[in-house]
Amino acid sequence: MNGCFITFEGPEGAGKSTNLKIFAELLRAGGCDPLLTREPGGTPIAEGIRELLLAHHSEQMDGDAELLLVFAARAQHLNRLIIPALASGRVVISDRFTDATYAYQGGGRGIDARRIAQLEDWTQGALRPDLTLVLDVPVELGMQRARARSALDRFESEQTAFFEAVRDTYLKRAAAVPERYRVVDASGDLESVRQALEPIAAWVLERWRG
Ligand code: Z5A
Repeated sequence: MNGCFITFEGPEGAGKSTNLKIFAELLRAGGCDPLLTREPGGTPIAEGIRELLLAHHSEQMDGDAELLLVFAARAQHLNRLIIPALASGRVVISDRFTDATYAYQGGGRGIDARRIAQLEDWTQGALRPDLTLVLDVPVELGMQRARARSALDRFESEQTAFFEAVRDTYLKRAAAVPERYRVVDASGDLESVRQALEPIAAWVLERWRG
């Protein structure tokens, strides 16, 4: 593969989507044209699975069903969009990827990480992001931002302990493999986050130019 695969992660209201766009602008200013995508979603079929995952339902969604739906969407997204784009040399930036599964289904729902790892290997083979930015924000601040923005989806309606576990999982994963992750303090204003993103974008551009 010639491209570069970057993922944005973080708990609720960390500002992933907002800062992913800012990061993409920094890359464009350096002459790179990244493909922006998201999970769950990124292709029509995977976006259909996303709707099912985020909607409130009259019955409780089983944890294994949720996990398998996440990976079904990921298989479609990877094989139809991400892998072809990377093979053609593009920089791909995804708003969430498999770290979110470890954080939400693993940390949040309590599914054994070994089970997630099996599905990860099956769906992705050896493919892992080249770089993962974890936008970190205290849970209460993130929830305040999410509440102020729009009605809460099925995940956003969880309790504080769930989101503490999500955040904790992200930070532990980042600490375990520091060469792949950059933890960005996202609790300040957007300008301070942008300043933290600039050297990371410069690193990506350097790599992209070869
Ligand atoms: N999920 C899962 O369970 N397992 C998986 O494997 C995957 C996902 C891949 C949908 O994801 C859900 O799917 C997600 C986990 C689950 N759970 N939830 N909820 P999503 O990424 O689409 O959903 P999200 O986390 O809610 O993302 P979001 O809506 O895009 O939020 P965000 O990216 O963190 O934040 P934002 O939209 O950029 O910012 C939120 C608000 O805060 C907005 O009004 C901003 O203007 C404001 N903001 C952002 N940054 C700042 C700063 N620095 N200062 C002030 N205000 C700010």
